[in-house]
Amino acid sequence: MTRPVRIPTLALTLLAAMPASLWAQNAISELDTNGDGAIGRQEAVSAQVEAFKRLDADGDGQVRLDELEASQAAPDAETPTREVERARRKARERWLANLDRDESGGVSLSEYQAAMTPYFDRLDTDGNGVLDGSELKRAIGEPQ
Ligand SMILES: [Ca+2]
Ligand SMILES: [Ca+2]
Ligand SMILES: [Ca+2]
Repeated sequence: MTRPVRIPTLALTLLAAMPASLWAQNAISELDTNGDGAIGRQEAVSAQVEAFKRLDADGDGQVRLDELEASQAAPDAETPTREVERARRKARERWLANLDRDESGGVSLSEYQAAMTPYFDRLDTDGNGVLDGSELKRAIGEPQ
């Protein structure tokens, strides 16, 4: 049985696609050393691994809900309202449920990559196998 991984549309990235936008952000900061903003597929895979390691705070190879929660906590952020907090929790649970294909309660690196690889294709809107600056900025919701 294969369960399709639902990737939220970019219009709905606000909360649900947090890890994907986090990934894109990491991809830019980690890989764009020459400042041209372009990231190839192999580089994207490395960025995914780095992003995953960052999410997997205790290093047990599984990203669990509490680790996701910690990754979302911004030190300087205002205390979120209860509604925002609830929406975030739902988004985290949905993210985990979508990615956790073997229902282990955590997302492994291979589960994470299985979800992120189609995301790469989606971000690569011109299909040239490279994410350029404007494609990445679109992914993290910045004006181009
Ligand atoms: Ca972990
Ligand atoms: Ca799992
Ligand atoms: Ca491209």
